[in-house]
Formats: sequence, structure tokens, C-alpha cells
Amino acid sequence: MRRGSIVALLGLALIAGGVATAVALVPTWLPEDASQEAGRIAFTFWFVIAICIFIFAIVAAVMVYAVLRFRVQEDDFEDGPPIHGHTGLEITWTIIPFILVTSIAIVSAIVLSRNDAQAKDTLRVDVTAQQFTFTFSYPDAGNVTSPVLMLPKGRSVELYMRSLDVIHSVFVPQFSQKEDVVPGLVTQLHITPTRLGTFPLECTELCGLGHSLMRSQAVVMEPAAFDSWLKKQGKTAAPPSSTTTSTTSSTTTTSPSAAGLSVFNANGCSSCHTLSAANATGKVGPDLDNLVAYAKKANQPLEAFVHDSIVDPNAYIQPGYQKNVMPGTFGQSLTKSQLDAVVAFLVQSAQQSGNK
Ligand code: HEC
Ligand SMILES: [Cu+2]
Repeated sequence: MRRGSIVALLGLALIAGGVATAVALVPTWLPEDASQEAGRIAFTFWFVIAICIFIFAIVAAVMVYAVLRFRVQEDDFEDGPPIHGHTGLEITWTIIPFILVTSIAIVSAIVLSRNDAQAKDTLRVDVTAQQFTFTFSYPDAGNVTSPVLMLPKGRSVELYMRSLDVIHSVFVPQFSQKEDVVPGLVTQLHITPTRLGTFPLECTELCGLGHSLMRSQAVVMEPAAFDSWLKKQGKTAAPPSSTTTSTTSSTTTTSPSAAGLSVFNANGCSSCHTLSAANATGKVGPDLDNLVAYAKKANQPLEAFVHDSIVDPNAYIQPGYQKNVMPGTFGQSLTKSQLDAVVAFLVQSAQQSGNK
């Protein structure tokens, strides 16, 4: 090859590689890492991207060069020269990709095994997914439960995940990991948070009409703050209410309506229902401030109507709404006292708003 052609090819490769590098680096493609695992995954990601840019630069340079340099002349009807391969070139373009692909496999294997490695003092969190809500519980702390995933910074945490109905998937973008939650299986996910903050935790497996509402949060706290949070939850025993409602429930700590309110919040009822007593504004299901009128229309006593609607939502469908949207699993997932509390709470607040 002439020297001029080599210089032209190199120049084109540098331009193509430069453009591709700018596209990779200038926009912010990934959220800022918040866990050790995310850092390793990001490393693998950029390692693969660097290899891709290298290959892209070579291919783009040769292609552009060939288009310009070997463009057919007008009124040239000759056949091209007969070429029968080039052993040296073929060996090169087999060995280089082989080395690159093998190195990706090795890096990925190391990252995967490190990401799954638990520390000795790993914290266990049980995750229950159901249409359309997550519940997190801490078996080492007397099964404290929370609608939000609370995590201590710097500690190794293992999630043990179960589904009560269909396939869901847990995803926190800042942790860079996704894991399916499959009925009949216990799937696991290991996280070591490195950054304080509140991050979105969402379901990333289309799981029904309420899928887009199946969102929670991962809150990473200082270990001391986390420990005192756990202790406080252990004392009050009732499932903690989310941060938005703690102000309302703290004034009436032990009354039945506070227990009912926290069941209502912890089970995602507020994402589908409007209820002024809970500051809930969901629009997927009927407005629960009108329960008195609904019970009358259904020709049932209020309390029985509310109870049956929660345990067996399909038994009576409110006109204008669909079957199988409200989860049918509350009959099993709520304890009897939780169920009684939420029924009493709904009956009470319905009567109050009915009297207004
Ligand atoms: C995914 C959305 C969704 C969630 C979560 C949900 N519901 Fe519903 N709910 C509905 C829909 C839709 C209806 C209307 C269809 C029906 O009657 O089954 C309904 C109906 C009801 C009714 C009967 C009202 C009527 O007029 O028929 C009650 C009471 C009720 N829900 C309470 C609850 C409680 C308590 C929770 C939490 C433990 C809850 N819902 C969680 C969607 C939801
Ligand atoms: Cu889901």
C-alpha cells in the first residue's frame, strides 16, 4: 500500500473514533452510581464501549476510504482484478476479535462474581411483590415491614424476593441492577449502597393495568440512622407509614384509624384510590370517599361491602370499572387484624365524608 493511503486511512479512523467517543462521553447516559455493584457494572460497560469504538473506527475508515478511492470511472466496464483472499489479513481479523471477545467474557465473569459476593454481616431484606406494590421486611429485626426500601450505607445487603401473583422485576437505576421476581421462586439481588439519598425503585416487568404505578423508593441512610429507624419501627409494631403520612398518623398514634391508615398506605391502596382521610388521590379505582353511596347501590351493608370488596374484589364490580384491576391477593397478604383495621378505617372515614 502506498504511504498516502495509509495516512488517509489513519486520518479517517481518527475522525470516526473521535466522533464516536464524543457521542459516548458528552451526553450523560447513565445515572450517577450509588452502589459498589453499579460501579463495577459501569466499568464493564465502558470497557465494552471502548472496544466497540475501536472496531467502529477501523470499519468506518476502510468503508469511507473504499467509497472515495475505488469509485468506478465513467465508461469503465472492466471486471475488477481476481482476488483469492489474503491469509495474513484473515488471521489478523480472526485473532484480534477473539482476544477482544474473550477479554469481555473474563471481565464480566469477574464483575458478576464480585457483585454476588456477600460480606459476613450481610443484611437480609425480604421483598414481596404483588400487583401493584412492593413490601420490604427485615427478618433480622423482628420482621419490621416498610413500603420503602431502607438501606444502610456501606453495608452488604441481600434481597430475597417473592411474588404473590405474576412476574415483576425490581430496578433501581442508580444501583444498575435488575432482577425478576417470579411466582414460585425466591430470586436474590445483592447491593452495597455507597451514596446517601432517595432513589426510585420501580417494577420493570409489565405486570398488569397498574404496572406504571408500581413504584417505590430506595432510601440509603447512615448506618446509625438506619439502626435507629429499625428500632423505632420494631417498637410501634404496626407497619410504618410512608413519609408523606407520618405527620397525620403521629398525632393519633395508637387509634384504630391510624392502624388502618398505615395498612392503607403500606399496601399501595393510595396509588389507585382517592380517599381524603389518607390524602390519597389515585384515579385507577373508585373514589373511596363515596363508599356509603356505593354500598347502597350494591344493596349491601357498608361494612360487609367494604370487607368483601377488599378480600374478593371481583365479587362486585363498581359500574364503570374493570374486573381484575384491584389485586385479588389482599385476602391472603393482610393479617386478620390488618384487614379489620383497614375496613374499620374505611367505614369510619366514609361515614364522616358521607355526613358532610
Ligand atoms: C391497582 C389498583 C388498585 C389497588 C392497588 C387497590 N384497589 Fe381497590 N379497587 C380498584 C378498582 C379498579 C376497583 C373497582 C373494581 C372492583 O370493584 O373490583 C376497586 C374497588 C375497591 C373497593 C370497592 C369499591 C366499589 O365501589 O366497588 C374497595 C373498598 C377497595 N377497592 C379498597 C381497596 C383497598 C383497601 C386497597 C388496599 C388494600 C385497594 N383497594 C387497592 C383498584 C385498586
Ligand atoms: Cu410489577
